[in-house]
Amino acid sequence: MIIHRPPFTIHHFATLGSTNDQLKAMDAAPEFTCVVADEQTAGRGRRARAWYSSPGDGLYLSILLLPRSDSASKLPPLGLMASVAVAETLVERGVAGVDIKWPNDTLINGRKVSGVLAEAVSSGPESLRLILGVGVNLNHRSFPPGLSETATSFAIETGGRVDVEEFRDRLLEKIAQWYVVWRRGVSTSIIDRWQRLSTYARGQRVVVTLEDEKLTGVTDGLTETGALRLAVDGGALRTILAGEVAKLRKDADPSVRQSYV
Ligand code: BT5
Repeated sequence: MIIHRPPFTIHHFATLGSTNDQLKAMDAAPEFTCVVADEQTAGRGRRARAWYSSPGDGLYLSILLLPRSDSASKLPPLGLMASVAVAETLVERGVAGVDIKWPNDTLINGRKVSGVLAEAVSSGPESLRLILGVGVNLNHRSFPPGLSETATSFAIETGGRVDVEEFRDRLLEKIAQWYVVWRRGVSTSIIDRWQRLSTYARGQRVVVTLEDEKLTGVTDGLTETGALRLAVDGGALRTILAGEVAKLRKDADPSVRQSYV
């Protein structure tokens, strides 16, 4: 089924492996093509992790953008923009305790309600295709054992239900608005908005897991390209381009006890 929500054209499926993979396979699709599925059987997170995508409960959405950017460093704000749009859509629906964890996780009361998988497919600098995959837990009443401590949903947090299509359409509107901002070259307003929505932006004690090291320190805002600045314990200031961030309780001594959220 095809649904028109200008500028987006939404291809709706009952079941897919992964909406990102489906969109990737649609070679000739124009910008703003979206793929949505009621259920994913092989939903993906970053680094080949799985995204739990039970039928009918969540929004599983992928959006094709053709950013025509001359520089890869301009792309990370597009991922940030997706999480800003998710957070704003939840806040607008009266959800309290919404937060964003760097780079793209949306949390409610410290638990993950949404994640973003941004994948770039390129056959040259002018033909970059960016697939923004967004998963949002909406009407899940529970999660499997491995996720029940860390994941949450709109329904779990509010006791209510939300219409998945309505949520999708509002989220798309917000993404379209932020994309206009990005195209005007003002990524700074996306980054400012992200920083205002996130308790992780500044003054937050965190542990950052990189490929081959773990850093403990205090966050010090984002750079204009969306990297995370970290004042590492001991003095150095590091710019984190990719890594996993977890909150460290203010009173916890990392050498004694690590309490991650
Ligand atoms: C993400 O990865 O958070 C990106 C998730 C993107 C999913 C969307 S759905 C539509 C599109 N099509 C796809 O195939 N993917 C995208 P990452 O930061 O790597 O987080 C993955 C981790 O989150 C997993 O290892 C679990 O610990 C946890 N997780 C898995 N499913 C979850 C869920 N439904 N809710 C909360 N946490 C979950």
